[in-house]
Amino acid sequence: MAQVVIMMGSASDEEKVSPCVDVLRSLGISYVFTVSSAHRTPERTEKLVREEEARGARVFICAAGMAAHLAGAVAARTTCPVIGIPVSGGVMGGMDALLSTVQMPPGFPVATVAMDKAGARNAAWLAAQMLALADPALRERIESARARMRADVEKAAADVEARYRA
Ligand code: RP5
Repeated sequence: MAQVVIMMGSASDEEKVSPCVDVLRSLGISYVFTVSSAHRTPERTEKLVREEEARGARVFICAAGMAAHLAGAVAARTTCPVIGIPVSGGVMGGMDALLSTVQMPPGFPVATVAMDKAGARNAAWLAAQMLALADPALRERIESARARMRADVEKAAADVEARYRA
């Protein structure tokens, strides 16, 4: 059973989306990572949503570029939260994908994160925080990860201050 389903519109999106998997792994969250297109494989997309939801998936993460309708197509088929990652590569530096992902009609939200790798990471963190609402152990793992991030900043600050001391 996968708690999170990550779909991307094309295998060509992999490099920009795979950091999402790294974060989920680091937090011990089960996932499925696959390819499905809103336009090229609409039936596959629909089947994936239906089957993974029946198996126990709780959050869907969808990444796509250009006319990025994958997250919207999934949101139309589930009441689980859907997180969208716009992928750059189309016109206007990815603004096409960003607007295609975020501009959903009321009633069918897609929680849209930043483009590419940064967004992929935050999609995983957001999915983790959603799951943590009903999972105190996961909430503790998220808090520990944040403590490590704080420690990294303190360490970086000390290092910069030492190297640039007046
Ligand atoms: C989108 O079209 C995909 O998500 C990808 O970002 C873009 C181009 O796909 P390919 O032609 O590289 O398969 O649907």
